[in-house]
Amino acid sequence: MTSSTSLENRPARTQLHVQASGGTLNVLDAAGQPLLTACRAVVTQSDGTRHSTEGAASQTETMPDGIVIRSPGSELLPALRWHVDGVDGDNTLRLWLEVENTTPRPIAIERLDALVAPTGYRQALAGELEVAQTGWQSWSAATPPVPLEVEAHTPPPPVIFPMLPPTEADRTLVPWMTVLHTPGGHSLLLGFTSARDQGGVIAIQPALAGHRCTASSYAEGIALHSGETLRSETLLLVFDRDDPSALDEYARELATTMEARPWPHVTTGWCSWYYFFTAVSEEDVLRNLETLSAERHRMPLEYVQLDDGYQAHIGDWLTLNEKFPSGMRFLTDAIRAQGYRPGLWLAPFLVSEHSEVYRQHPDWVIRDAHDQPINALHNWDSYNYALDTTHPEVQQWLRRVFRTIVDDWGYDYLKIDFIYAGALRGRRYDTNCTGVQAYRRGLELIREEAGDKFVLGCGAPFAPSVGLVDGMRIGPDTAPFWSDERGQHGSGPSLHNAVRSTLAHGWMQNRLWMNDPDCLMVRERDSQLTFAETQCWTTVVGLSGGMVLVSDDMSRLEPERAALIPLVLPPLGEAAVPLGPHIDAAPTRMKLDVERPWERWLVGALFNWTDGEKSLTFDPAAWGRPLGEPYHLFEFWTGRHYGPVTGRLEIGTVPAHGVRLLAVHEDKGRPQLVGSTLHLLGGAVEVAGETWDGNTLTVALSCPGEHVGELIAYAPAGYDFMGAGGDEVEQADGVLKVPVRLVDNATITLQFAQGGARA
Ligand code: 9PG
Repeated sequence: MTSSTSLENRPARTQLHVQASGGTLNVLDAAGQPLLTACRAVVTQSDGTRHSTEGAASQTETMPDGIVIRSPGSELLPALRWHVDGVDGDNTLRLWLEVENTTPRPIAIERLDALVAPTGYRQALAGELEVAQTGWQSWSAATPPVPLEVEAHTPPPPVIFPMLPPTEADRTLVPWMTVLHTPGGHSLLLGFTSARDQGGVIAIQPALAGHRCTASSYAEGIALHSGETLRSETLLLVFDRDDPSALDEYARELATTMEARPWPHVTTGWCSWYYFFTAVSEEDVLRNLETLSAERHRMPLEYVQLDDGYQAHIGDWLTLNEKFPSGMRFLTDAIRAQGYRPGLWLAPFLVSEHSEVYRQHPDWVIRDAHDQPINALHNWDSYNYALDTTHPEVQQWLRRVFRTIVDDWGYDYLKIDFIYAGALRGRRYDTNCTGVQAYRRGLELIREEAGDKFVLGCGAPFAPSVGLVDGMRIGPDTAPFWSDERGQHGSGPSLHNAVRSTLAHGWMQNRLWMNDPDCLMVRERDSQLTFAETQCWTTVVGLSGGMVLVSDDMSRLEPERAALIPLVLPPLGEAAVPLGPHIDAAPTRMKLDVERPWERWLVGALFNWTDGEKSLTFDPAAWGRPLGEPYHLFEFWTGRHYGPVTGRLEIGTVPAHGVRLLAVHEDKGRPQLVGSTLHLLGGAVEVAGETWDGNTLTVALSCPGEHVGELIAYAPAGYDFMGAGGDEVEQADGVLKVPVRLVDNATITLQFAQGGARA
């Protein structure tokens, strides 16, 4: 039987045509070009038995918004129902698979493949396909679509990918979501838009024709009793939609189904980790608190967050070590007394083999098939096991930990780290639940105890965390050095790895949670980073739109380095969009379109990811700007103005791993603002208005904290600058540099007289 859903009644953008026959599906574009061919859905049982929708017995039913393919069950085989939904005129499809146990015995379900496309998207050869990596959790390497790497092995668990069996030599696994690019310039996003029960993984592997693409929802062997039904998570397909709109669509649907919690403002603060590491002491925190407080006018930060290093052992969170002699209440009182809100790190689902908790309760941890505790990671000179969040005693213990931290100690910000441990596959008290279900039970309980406190997920699997955390670390640890020498496949601590993942996860910002790109470090001492690399990270953090946590010893920070911090405060809250070309899987550009009632302009970053000096060019065409129209370009880090110019512009050389940060304004043919050094985003944060009345250029500024810098204005020939109300304005070739000390609000007026011609 053949049936097809055509799309007559859909809006004009509709291009999909779905044909079903014999339990398989073809998806064609409007011109009849095949996009996906002979697709099926498959259930795999834990004993290896597989059932596919493909077969003569399958029936297709047409529904108002899609189709259902039914493959009947029997005493021996379960029944399948494959839903293909939302053929809604926007080049999107939603797929999910249900399995019903029609047999008299329980069956163990390993996974539900919501899509098996044996020749892949447009039959592109695996060798020609580009594949994006989202990362399983915070620290996993994430990249834009890059050529498929045929890995000889899977990086070792648990940090990178603990959920799955080892990758076969020729299979690439992408957790949660991927974007495929074909050589012909076409794209397909495949992503699971729900993750309450099962982990979603997309596997890509070479095939004789094209590539095989399988989207699986992992049930991890849970038992399905006779008469019961199990449903996969929902897979979204977005065909041929340009970045970033496909990612926007995915983020929107994931946020909706998972009930994301939008946090009302961007979180800022100080964190102890990236200077003190585990050596942090009470005295270090108090000393930093003092400096922060003295500098508050320049660095208005909200939280002071103590990281790893206070606890007796990993797992024994309520027992402090000797470096915190006065206790936690003393510390949080001191933090509050200075007007900051206290934050605390803990790894709630981890217990060290040396912890008191594990010694007393060895039955509280997740175990493998041989009843051995699963090592969630080796760190801190110890094996660390994963608490079983389905165990009632563990739940009670976790409640006690969080109640103490929140109610007795008074913490307002909880950085819950290494929480992937709660999602590991293994044997639990509840023998019939997946890692994702156990993980969410653990997070739900923390959420309940934390109430409206800020909860930052770290080392956290992405999709199942949506709706339960307020902030999310979106990359590996930053570090006071550039590159990852430890070869952890882009997942180890290094500035380069942090940069790459931050750029790859911009689409999450403010949709799923508040992104945490990881801490800003600006120090010169105790760091191998060059100044260019420090400027680069400051730029990436600023353009990420996400959280700004600084992590230096503030009491020893060089003044010229400390001056970098106010440049990213307050954060904008909106993420710039990454743009290619890519070098080493990192986009070389970031773009922020600033739209204000008085003007639209561009803030763009151009990165040099090479290991040597490089000369850079600004090409308006590549940034979506009209060709041939005169514009002004102001470069933030060098303070150089160019313009008015048209066409391509050489902007000089940049050191290795350095950046040029551009404000690009169209030329208005009269005096105008062309840049600002008060804030890194060149006016997007601090400029509240700009007016021109024929003689006077008025710029309204509004921004919390003290910002010292310059406004850059340009006056074409024929306008004589008459003054700016007392300030010493530097003037050359029509460019005016107006020194400004902005505290909260200011209005700058620049007077001009018409008539004179510049010599
Ligand atoms: C505290 C740190 C900081 C940091 C977190 C996290 O694989 N590992 O061994 C590994 C160790 C530390 C780590 C990540 C991975 O860093 O991201 O901000 O809180 O823990 O120990």
